[in-house]
Amino acid sequence: MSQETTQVGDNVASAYEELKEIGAAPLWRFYGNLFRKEPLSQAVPYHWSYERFRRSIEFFTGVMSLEEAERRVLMMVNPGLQDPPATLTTLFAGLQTIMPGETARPHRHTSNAFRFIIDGTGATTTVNGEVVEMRPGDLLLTPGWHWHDHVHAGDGPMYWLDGLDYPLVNLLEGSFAENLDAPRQEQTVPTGLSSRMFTHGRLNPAFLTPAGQSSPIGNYSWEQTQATFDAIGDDLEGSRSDGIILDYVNPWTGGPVMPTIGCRIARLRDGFVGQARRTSSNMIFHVVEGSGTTQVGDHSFTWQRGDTIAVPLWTWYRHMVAAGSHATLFSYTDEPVRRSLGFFREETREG
Ligand code: GTQ
Repeated sequence: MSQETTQVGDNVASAYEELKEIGAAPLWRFYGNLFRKEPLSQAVPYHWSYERFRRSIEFFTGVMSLEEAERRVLMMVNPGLQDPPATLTTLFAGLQTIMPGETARPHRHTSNAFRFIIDGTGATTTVNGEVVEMRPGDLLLTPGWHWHDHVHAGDGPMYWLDGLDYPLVNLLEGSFAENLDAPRQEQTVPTGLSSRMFTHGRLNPAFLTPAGQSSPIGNYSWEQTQATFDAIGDDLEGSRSDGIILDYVNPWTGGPVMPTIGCRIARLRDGFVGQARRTSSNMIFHVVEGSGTTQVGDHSFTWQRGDTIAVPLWTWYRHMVAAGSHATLFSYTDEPVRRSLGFFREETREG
């Protein structure tokens, strides 16, 4: 290299150094990563076994009080998202348990949350003064900034899936949280009132004023979910990728139940082989009934009741149901966020 070229090289190197001093960076060295051709998640496809989680959480139930834990939850941690721990980049899944006589004290946070009940009966959640009962298959909402505490006055342990958007809230640095200085909330609303007021789904109480962006319904009961599947029957094919898939809707808007989380439930017939699909949204599947296999990217997960599967955005997934009986999959997604921001996309493919 000539003396001159070396001189130019040194000048360029020191110019790059100087950029740091003035708080600058050359866009041309970052462009490809900042404006990717398509999304790539840091999360990986993963499967969590309910049986294994139950065994572990039962151990902790024996050695740690709920007062100590605040909430007795085992987090479903994606190997690609360990610090801070999350299930997908925007979503969290956890297994929570509460024992007879226990109370998980009231608090509220900006994160939106739901619970999908897996096993047990007799516990209740109080959400802004309304006592909401929990039964297997029920979907309970605790939208952002709603007070919530959990009380178990029944028999036997309760287990449920917790779904939250705290990974998204924290990416946005939007967390506020506070505890109520009481062991539990006062009941100010009749038990289960919100679900009863919206029983029909197409008759909204006109004497109420919609407040906030979330559904006013405390519990979308399994009883009604099952009645809907029964009414639709077994003859329809439904979606080629997701079978008879239903949206839980906010009756005020017809849209998703909460601004950051959309919830669905799908009945897949005995022997179902789905069409591969991918979307620009993160998705978490939870097995309500039945068994089968889901291919997610290069992985193949064989699942049974209570298991949970993470499908990172823009990753192909394909469900297959074991012969012998149908399967029911609950799922949740950050799709509402992406739709409202204008970058939701989806694709399907044969085979
Ligand atoms: O039950 O209130 O899994 O606040 C994470 C945070 C459950 C809850 C979680 C929470 C809760």
